Amino acid sequence: MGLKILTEHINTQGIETFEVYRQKGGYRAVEKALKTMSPDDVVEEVKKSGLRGRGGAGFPTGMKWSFIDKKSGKPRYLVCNGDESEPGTFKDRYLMSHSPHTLVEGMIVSSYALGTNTSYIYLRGEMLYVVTILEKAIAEAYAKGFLGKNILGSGYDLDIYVQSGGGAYICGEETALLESLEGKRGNPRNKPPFPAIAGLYGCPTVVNNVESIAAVSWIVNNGGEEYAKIGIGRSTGTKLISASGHINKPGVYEIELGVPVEEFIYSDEYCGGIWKGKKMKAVVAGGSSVPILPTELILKTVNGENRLMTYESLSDGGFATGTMLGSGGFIVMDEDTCIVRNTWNFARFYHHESCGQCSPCREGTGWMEKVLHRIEYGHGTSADIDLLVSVAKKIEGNTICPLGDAAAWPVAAAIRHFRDEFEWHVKNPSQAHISGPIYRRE
Ligand code: L3W
Ligand code: SF4
Repeated sequence: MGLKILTEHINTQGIETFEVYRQKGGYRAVEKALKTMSPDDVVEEVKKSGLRGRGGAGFPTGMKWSFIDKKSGKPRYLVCNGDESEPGTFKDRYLMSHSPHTLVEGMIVSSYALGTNTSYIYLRGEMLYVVTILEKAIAEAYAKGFLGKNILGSGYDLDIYVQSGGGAYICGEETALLESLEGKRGNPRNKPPFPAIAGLYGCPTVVNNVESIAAVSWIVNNGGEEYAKIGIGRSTGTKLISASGHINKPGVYEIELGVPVEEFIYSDEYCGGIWKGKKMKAVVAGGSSVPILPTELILKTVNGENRLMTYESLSDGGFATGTMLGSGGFIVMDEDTCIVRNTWNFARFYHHESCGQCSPCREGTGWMEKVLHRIEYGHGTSADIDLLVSVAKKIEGNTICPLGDAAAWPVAAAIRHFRDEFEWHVKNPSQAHISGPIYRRE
């Protein structure tokens, strides 16, 4: 079994309570940071750790923290992005609902490092049960003196609020989230300025994913250098992977970055292989926003090397032959999965979730959905396949926020790697919609 940093005690009875969490060593990081370290010391350890943002972009957390404007004279904010709406991603709710104090402790230490006195946890609207769990944990932390005024006699004050969104995917984009938190419609803002300079209410703000913040306690307890020893190269530490689809053991797995993809899919420690004795056809490795890869490319890079669960290895070869680790939403598809239907399903999602601010995304996601629908239902033409590629290209890089790219990449990648399947749909219109069980590549 690999090292568990975030989930070591997640199955312990009562770990959601302050008492049990404390018995297991919880809140030691708060004591250590507030009593023996300056805020800058904590930032330094996070920089040394090499921790990268676990929400999808993989941006170095310590670097993001060092961008925060500490001289503006304005209040600063830490906002935890718990919106988790990426299809195939369900790790944050798992962590928050089973071990809420892991996040609360990380929030306190991270807020101390950034010098914020008010911090927020923003959750997607559908996760109301998690709001209740977190608010209970926060109330316990106040009662035990780990939140509120003069925490542990250190002179440091912190309040944490939980805010629930309305259920829009776009509110996971950090600036849309900030708009929503301010009580407005969740429309993404143009960047720059980045939130580190002008975020919540125009003040310097750090927005971090749940998992990133939760990892900070371990880094404070054990040191950034120890964290950096875990993993491979610039992919340090552990990562929660949400594994779903046609596998024997779907669930959330904490892996040390660097596990070979093949081991992750086939070993009993993780996914346990493909269900019903079938073969694997494709994998979406980082949530629905990243390019899909066929079996031969998800297991090996074009150079024949084993593909690893790291930021670098998964993206090896760029989008021609690679993909992204993203948020770690690992969706496995068996040989009977219809790639056209799946691509249409993703396209439908992005069209529905587009906020509509920019034309390439608003119009392009609609067109991609329509064209994919007609191919899937046997009304497509060969020209439609090229039309999809052209629409995807026109969206990519031409929008305010990454939702446009996230809608375009899966469509472009599905055609790049499975063009034969799209053509088969066009040539066999009467069977197109039931192509899953009929169409197999070999
Ligand atoms: C200050 C600079 N700050 C960058 C900050 C920036 C942000 C972070 C990363 O999209 C991706 C997206 C989804 N000064 C800065 C700076 N920053 N330069 O660094 O920024 P960026 O623009 O690379 O990415 P992003 O806008 O945060 C996130 C992908 O993640 N995704 C995930 C989606 C959904 C979930 C979920 O449901 N949990 O994560 C999946 O792949 O497509 O590409 O904080 O401010 N010069
Ligand atoms: Fe809105 Fe799409 Fe533009 Fe993002 S890319 S701002 S979701 S229209």
